[in-house]
Amino acid sequence: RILELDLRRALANDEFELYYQPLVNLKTGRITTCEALLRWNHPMRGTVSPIDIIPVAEEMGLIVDLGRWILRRACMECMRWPDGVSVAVNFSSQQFHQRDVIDEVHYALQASGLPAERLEIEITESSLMRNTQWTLDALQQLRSAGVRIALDDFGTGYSSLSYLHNFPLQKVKIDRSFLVGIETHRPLTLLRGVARLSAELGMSVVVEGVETNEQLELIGADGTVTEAQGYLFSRPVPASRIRELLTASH
Ligand code: G
Ligand code: G
Ligand code: MN
Ligand code: NA
Repeated sequence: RILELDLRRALANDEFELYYQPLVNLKTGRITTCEALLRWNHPMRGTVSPIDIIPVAEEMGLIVDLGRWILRRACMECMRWPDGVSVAVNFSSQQFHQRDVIDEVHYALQASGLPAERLEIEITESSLMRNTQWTLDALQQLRSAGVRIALDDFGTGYSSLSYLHNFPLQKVKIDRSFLVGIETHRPLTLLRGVARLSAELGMSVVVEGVETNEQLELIGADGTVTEAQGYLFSRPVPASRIRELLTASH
């Protein structure tokens, strides 16, 4: 079990690292955005997954400090990428529902010099389930600032289609579970329906977890899906490697 002390020490000792996974525009084939994914290089355990880190950090109240580190690091690294490329940062529900969340975002942009248009914040449906007026205000403020909001893992959890039109969201990331089996037995009906609805509501549509060319062809066939992400293009890679990929693609 990870302890609070471990996390604090790790933050102080610079043991956290951000990996990046690209999102590719289906029309141009170019990388539009890279999603930051937390890794912990633990001196004894090796690489620790964010699935094990984030919940402990939340429980321990360290999510504010850790979230701040992630956001600032991601903005700083994005500054080293070609101009058109954005960075996507995951916010847990607890992180998003901080009183100071807007200030944190402004500060990270200011400190790094990154234009707001190059920052995308990924929230999940669980962030939209509570404090509706507060949530709406926060999303609107972020939008006014120029930051984009993506709804991550859409279609898992307690999905509600009403989220898509009740909140100002610019992007929907359709969960990779929608892709499982589409080459053989699963009809594309559900994925296409969600994609079309999102597109008609003015959002860009991302399909996550694309692993095969066959899946790519199927999701791209009707032109609704804007971007794709998945092992077919790249696994999450360290910052130095993502810079190489970006240089090659731009
Ligand atoms: O990269 P990986 O597949 O191990 O990520 C597992 C889960 O952890 C994903 O759901 C991802 O969204 C989440 N995650 C990765 N990095 C971060 C982060 O920096 N902050 C938060 N809140 N979640 C993250
Ligand atoms: O919840 P979120 O979408 O942020 O999770 C991102 C995680 O999904 C990454 O940590 C990555 O390891 C995983 N992932 C990304 N692409 C693929 C893929 O093509 N296949 C599978 N199985 N997992 C993926
Ligand atoms: Mn994500
Ligand atoms: Na996801």
